[in-house]
Amino acid sequence: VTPTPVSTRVFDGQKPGTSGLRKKVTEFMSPQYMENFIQCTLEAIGPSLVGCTLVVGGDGRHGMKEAVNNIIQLAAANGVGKLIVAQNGLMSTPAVSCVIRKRKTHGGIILTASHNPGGPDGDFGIKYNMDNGGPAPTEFTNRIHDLSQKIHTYHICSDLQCDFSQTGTYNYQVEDREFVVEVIDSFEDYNLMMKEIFDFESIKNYLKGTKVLFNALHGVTGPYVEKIFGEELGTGTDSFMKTNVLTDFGQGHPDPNLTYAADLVEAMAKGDFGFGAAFDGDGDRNMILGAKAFFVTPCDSLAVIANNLDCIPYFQKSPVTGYARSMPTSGALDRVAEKKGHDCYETPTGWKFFGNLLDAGKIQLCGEESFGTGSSHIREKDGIWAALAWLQILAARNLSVEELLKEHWKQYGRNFFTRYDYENCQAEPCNKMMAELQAFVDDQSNIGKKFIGHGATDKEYTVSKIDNFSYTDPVDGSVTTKQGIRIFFSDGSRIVFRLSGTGSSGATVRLYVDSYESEPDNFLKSASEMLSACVDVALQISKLKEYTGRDKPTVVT
Ligand code: VG1
Ligand code: CO
Repeated sequence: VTPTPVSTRVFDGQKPGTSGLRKKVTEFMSPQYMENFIQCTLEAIGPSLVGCTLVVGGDGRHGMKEAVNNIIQLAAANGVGKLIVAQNGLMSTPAVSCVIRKRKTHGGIILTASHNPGGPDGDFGIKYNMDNGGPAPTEFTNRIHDLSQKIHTYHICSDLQCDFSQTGTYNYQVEDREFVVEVIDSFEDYNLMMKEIFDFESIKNYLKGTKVLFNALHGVTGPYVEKIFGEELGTGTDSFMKTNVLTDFGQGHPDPNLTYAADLVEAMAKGDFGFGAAFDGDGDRNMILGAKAFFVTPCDSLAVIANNLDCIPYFQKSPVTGYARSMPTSGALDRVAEKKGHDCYETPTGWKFFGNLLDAGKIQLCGEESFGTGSSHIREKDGIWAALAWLQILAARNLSVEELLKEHWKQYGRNFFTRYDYENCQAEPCNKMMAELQAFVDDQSNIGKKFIGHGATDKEYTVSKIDNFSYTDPVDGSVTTKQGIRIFFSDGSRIVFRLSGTGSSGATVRLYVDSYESEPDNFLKSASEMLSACVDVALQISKLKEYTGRDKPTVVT
């Protein structure tokens, strides 16, 4: 096959956000758009691109197969030595991370827009991961963006046709070089890794006595759920919801939360199942429910797993020294860290910030409030892993999900947490609102100001600290600023505002509110009740309703 240079023009906005580049399919699939971005991603790798090996896999969404094909043709023309491609292109984000690490490749390209909707009217996305298996750091994604602003030519072997529906090794001669595509089973490496981390026998025994339900939301985890929970752990088909992969996720929103996985909540509410979990489009997020749809907030899930890590064989073998959570995530984890004498790091939103801490051995467990939980086994958050971790802990502790949570709160007190998402608002007023909030936190005379929050009960809040979160990476010293407006109150509650970096159009405002309760009488109250007055203060300070024109959030967690 022969590489051909093709002249192209610059497309604006090819700037990866929190997790890769995500755009409407219509934009991503417009002529040369995708080719440009892939070319720039390859060039960003630098001289080591020539002869290197990369992994390619995606979440099954509309456009993915065309993208895999493009990557094969562009990689061949740009001197890549070998591509390890998932069969049919299908591989979860955590599984790609696993394969990059296990096969010691130079990196990988993941075709996903994660929890964003798919189909012709939905989103598409491309993300690059480094040789540690984790998302590329900002310095790398900036390089892609810079290249995309200057590109005039891409190189492609359009006559190279590779059928990646069959596993096997395919060799091509590209001028005087050899180019190899190895199509691999999408599950094998990941499945083996899970078996090494967990004690499958004890989970299997536990599942004999407890009915479980998994909802893959028609995303990539469907076949993983069927293989791991079905074939390996012996659950029946009555344990599976939406495990068939659909390119448009059945027109749904493949985001495992109470709104978009409402069907799981409904099924769990009937009370037949003792444990339920849902996963997002690319398989890195998880939502955990107990019997009667008892909801475990991701912040609590992280803290409970931290508190019970010694139930999991992987952590029995290697000592735990620290944890990390993203800044908006509640401080429930910090309390476990303190008790256990471990370090606890607070990072900006996005998994890429955990990479250095994990690589340096400073942490073994990390998570985000956005339904992301993971560990040092790979460099992505991992939905199936989280469900297995829960089952392993439940099996060892012999408690129900609800009992385990109640026990946890009794020991540590309860961090109440809620997140309001205002999706797809107009960008300009949201930017204005954020600018005004910036002015509020810049003015230190606001400290001491009092606000009356109207809610389930009215409550007065006194501002005690204000800032815009910035992070200095303790490993490489890099500084990341403006990661969220934070307003702290004297009673220990906190509100955080930030704009989403994963949307494809308009602006999505995220408001995070949390507080801490040590009074046992309040442990069983709902988060919406406990936090309503504080949410009201957040709305007063931000004038969010005026700016967004929204009366209610799109999603409440
Ligand atoms: C969101 C979440 C963040 C998560 C990111 C990627 O980012 O808040 O915690 O890491 O999505 O998750 P943002 O910038 O929209 O708030 V995934 O499953 O989409 O890779
Ligand atoms: Co995801």
